[in-house]
Amino acid sequence: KTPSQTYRTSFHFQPPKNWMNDPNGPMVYKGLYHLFYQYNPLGPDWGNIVWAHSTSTDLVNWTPHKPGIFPSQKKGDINGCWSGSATMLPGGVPAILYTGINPQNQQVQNLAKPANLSDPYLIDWVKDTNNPLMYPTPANRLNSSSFRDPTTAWKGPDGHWRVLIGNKVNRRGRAILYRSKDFVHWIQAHHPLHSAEGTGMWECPDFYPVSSSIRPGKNTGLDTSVIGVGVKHILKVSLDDTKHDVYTVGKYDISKDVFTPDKGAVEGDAGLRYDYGKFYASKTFYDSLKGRRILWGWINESLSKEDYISQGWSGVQGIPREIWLDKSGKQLIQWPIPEIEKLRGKKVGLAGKLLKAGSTQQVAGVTASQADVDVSFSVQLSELKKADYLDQTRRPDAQLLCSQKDASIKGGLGPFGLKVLASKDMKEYTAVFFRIFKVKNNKYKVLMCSDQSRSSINPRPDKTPYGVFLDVDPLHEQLSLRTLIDQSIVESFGAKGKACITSRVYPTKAIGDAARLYVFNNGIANVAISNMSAWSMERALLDKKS
Ligand code: DQQ
Repeated sequence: KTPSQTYRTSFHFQPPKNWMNDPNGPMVYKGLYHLFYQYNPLGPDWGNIVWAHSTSTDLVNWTPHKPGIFPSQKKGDINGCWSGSATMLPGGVPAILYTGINPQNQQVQNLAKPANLSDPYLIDWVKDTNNPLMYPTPANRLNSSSFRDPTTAWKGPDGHWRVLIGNKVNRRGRAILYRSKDFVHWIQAHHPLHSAEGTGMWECPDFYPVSSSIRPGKNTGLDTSVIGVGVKHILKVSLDDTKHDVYTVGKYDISKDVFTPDKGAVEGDAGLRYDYGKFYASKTFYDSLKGRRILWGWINESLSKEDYISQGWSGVQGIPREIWLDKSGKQLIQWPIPEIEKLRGKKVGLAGKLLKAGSTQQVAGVTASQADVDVSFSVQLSELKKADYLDQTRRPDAQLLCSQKDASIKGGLGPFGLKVLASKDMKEYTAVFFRIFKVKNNKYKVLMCSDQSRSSINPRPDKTPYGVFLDVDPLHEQLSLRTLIDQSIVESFGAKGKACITSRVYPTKAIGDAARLYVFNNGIANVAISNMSAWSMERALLDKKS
């Protein structure tokens, strides 16, 4: 591998070269999955943006096509085709609404439809001659540089389509609502569907129903227009200021077209995130083939601009995640699509093994640079008592705790977990681990960290550790961790998908066959590995010929 290829992924989606950012218009059409994405055909940095396009039968292997949408309409998009979404119109006709950059560099919204509905690959797209359909005017006073990223539209019982556009006024983030009868003529509603002070620009909003009646083993997803009893709604926004995808669970009143976050829901950067690491501008779609909702998200670089430019490419997509409402009704659960498991090759396993205080054990026999690891830990009551006390009166910050206490700092209970992409001399490793704390009223609090502070001896990449508190009870539940390792990506799912952290790392020694995988326990208490499976992962075909 040349240096520019060292960090390329084997099963996370990426184009052969150049810049990629947001996933766009994901959908299923005639049994094929479509993914479009923001792409620079001319180089590894952001610019010249088109909608690059790939299709797949399984969401794992992908066939590239020519860009589906690219600047071509003077009034609508001559200076760029930015993010947007697909909607299935009656009769199974896909329609794409996207942001175009017009000759005055204003952000406007356009419509495109397939040129040939009998082509399952949907290679050619035709733009509506009425474009742009939504645009800033003196009357609506919308700021032309903060008006972008249409959602998938949904249809109300009144037969009217509704769509959201990201916006801000000063520091107030807003989800502007438009309505239409024919999908071409759109009228701005008097009020945004929702807004929140102090949150800054809302990019790439996403708004969809989730089922609140969870049946075991059946993670039913809902199509975007579903409303009614047993349905809650999720509003996700991408916060431009902090580059975090945050969401709230709430109620959508379609008669007033208002979304109200549930009581206690936190809005803005302190709210719930899809991922506590690198994951941005994400978008869900309803997979009608399997009755589930799937989330795509962009994993950006931790390299400096200079370094990703010399590497010749930038940006990766996370593994598509199934997404559904947790039984608490308070948060989402996310889990890698099961299709990814067909890339699993050689497996090593462990069960019922004590991971003694202070021990580190290599997991040999798998390709540690390209692996899927699923481990669950359990802690006995006698050991739980050794947990350190955490004072919650000053609202501890998870990310800060993870950077103050890295994997080398001994605690009462933990750190314990995985060291991935580790070099033999341990000069490089990324630690994904838990710490359990005692809090008031005989309760426990679990911290999950993805710490890349020692991931590389190269001082240049950003190595800020990430962290989150998990809503689990270690006294009655096992503590699970699933980590997908792919050359320069460490994508982790804590507590069966209650919290996710994705890290981008650039080791110099722990690459290819030289990378190692360990389980470790650097706490004073013992923990048990109730179960562990680790698989070498095969390479996906990301550039498959059709
Ligand atoms: N990326 C697009 C915008 C969007 C931003 C431009 C989010 O439409 O707001 O490439 O990453």
